[in-house]
Amino acid sequence: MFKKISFRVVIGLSATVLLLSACADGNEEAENDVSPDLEDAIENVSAEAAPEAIEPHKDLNQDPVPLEMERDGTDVYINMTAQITDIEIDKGYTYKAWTFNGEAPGPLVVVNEGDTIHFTLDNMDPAIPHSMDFHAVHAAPDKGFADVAPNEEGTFVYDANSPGVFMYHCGTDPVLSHVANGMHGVIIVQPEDGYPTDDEVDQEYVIVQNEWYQYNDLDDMTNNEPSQVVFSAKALEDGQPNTNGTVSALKDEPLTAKVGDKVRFYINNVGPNEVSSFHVIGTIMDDVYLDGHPDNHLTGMQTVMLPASGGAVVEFTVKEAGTYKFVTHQFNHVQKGAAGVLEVTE
Ligand SMILES: [Cu+2]
Repeated sequence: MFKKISFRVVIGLSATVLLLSACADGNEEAENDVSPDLEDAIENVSAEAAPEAIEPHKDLNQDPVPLEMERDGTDVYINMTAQITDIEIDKGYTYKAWTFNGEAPGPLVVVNEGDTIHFTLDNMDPAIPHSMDFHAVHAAPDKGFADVAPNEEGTFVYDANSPGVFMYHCGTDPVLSHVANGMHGVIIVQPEDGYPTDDEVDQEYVIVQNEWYQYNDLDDMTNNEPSQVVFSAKALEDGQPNTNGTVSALKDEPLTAKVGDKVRFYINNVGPNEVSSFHVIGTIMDDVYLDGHPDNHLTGMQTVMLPASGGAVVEFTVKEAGTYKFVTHQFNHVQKGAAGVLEVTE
């Protein structure tokens, strides 16, 4: 059950108005009687004039602050930041992302079933309130996921009683802006009794899918197709790849396995808008736990459907050396970046 220790709620109206006004200015006074051609031209001009960073973010590029996590028995103390950090999401294209801890997706959080999470959000954004919505917990959203004002801290306490691979995200209005600008990530709650296939697994990776849209353009995020659809890897332990969601992250630096390995992916599609049809080319997923719950055990799957926010644990054995791509089987999204590589060697 959610218990509040302390938090300072600020509705942040002024910042929200500031954000929305950035999208609304200009071209409001287009004449009613212009020719269709001119109307098109006006529309194209406004489409090209995508919103820029809001004024307080313009020169801001905050160094990533590492996630802090300390355990005392079953009490886990987690400190995260909301911060504005530049991320190169495609070669030569840098996005001034709204992030948790300077990463997008944010840092991986792993706790155990039965833990109590003491979560503190340090909002380093000077202009906009942010918040945390953990899908892994039960909480009254207006209290447990309340906004934390700019330059303030909020602490919240939750019990993690259900195992799985869950999304987390900023829940501040408009949620689409906060999530599409980069405020999303994954929390794994490890099942108390493990998964029935734990002993068979040789390699484990965490893979996240997300989309990007035109920078801070709520209209584009609302009405259009994503510009990029990408995968990232989040480190389960030191030495594992830990990347942002960029177009080539998991192609330039493939994940690795040996012939005969049973590979487990913890996967989540943080969206915000699209579903993922997760597929590993050249294998069949022998064991799948939908949303990462051990009771949701499926076998022999070619493709696993991940709704926006949905997760899974998927396991497959690589029987031959080679280059195995994993994709969303919606191939228009592969064209936009949604592919990664598992390199299997003898
Ligand atoms: Cu936010």
